[in-house]
Amino acid sequence: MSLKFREVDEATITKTIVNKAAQEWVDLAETDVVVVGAGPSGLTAAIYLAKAGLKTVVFERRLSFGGGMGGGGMHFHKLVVQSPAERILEEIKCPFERVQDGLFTVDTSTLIAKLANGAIDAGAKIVFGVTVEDVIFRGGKPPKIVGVVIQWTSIVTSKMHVDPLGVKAKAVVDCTGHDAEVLAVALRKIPELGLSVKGEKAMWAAEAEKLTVEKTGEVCPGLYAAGMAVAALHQTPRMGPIFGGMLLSGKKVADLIIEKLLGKKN
Ligand code: 48F
Repeated sequence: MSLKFREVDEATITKTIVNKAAQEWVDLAETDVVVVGAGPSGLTAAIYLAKAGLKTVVFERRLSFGGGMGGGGMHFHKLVVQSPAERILEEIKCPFERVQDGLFTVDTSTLIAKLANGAIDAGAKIVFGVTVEDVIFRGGKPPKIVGVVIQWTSIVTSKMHVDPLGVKAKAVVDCTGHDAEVLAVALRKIPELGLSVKGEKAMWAAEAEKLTVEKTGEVCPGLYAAGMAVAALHQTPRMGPIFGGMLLSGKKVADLIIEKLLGKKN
């Protein structure tokens, strides 16, 4: 194979990046669904939303996918998934190992890669380095969430005073994990909603998994919760490194939004 590289001018590199990114941002400014957070619940939600044909954007504040998956259980590189969530692993072609009846284990890096790949292949757009810092709302009884306010994470961490931008969406999903950041800001700034994020309870894995999925859903018009954000909102227990509930919660929120926006059951 010849190693003769095509010569590329620096200005061409810059123009390509800025042009293509700007074109996409114009398109992203109005979307069907904004998923906040590229952890297990957010990526799973994005897979099913995009597969159903909804224009789906995932904003992730870090420069990588995975959220809490990468850390495994206290840095051991395995996660546990229980039935019936192995069906999702099968759908995304994620290799896993059976440990006992209905109990499976998967490598952290494998699950991250397969979920992210699944979301991208389904057509979701995942944008790194963007923090959702607020919501856009419209008054009414109850008020309706119609989008998110975004800022570069680097600006947030540097604490520079730079005004953010708004992205309109028909549905916003808080998949930000233990702090339920989008719900926390929305419920604090729109007191008419009469809710608050109280934080999760101490650990009880089995109960936590069941309640997280049961309580996944729409919190107020236009704003949904999935994953650990559900536990933070409803003050239900944490579960530690078992991930069936996160995957099933992501799928459930996608199914609810698909039904609401497209009027069809998945
Ligand atoms: O924390 P995270 O993995 O949330 P999850 O999908 O899953 C929880 C599990 O990982 C684990 C557990 C259950 O097994 O206890 O902790 O509920 O992923 C949340 C993602 O959201 C990003 C954050 O960087 C992470 O990747 N994130 C958080 N706040 C924001 C955000 C924000 N304001 N804007 C954008 N991204």
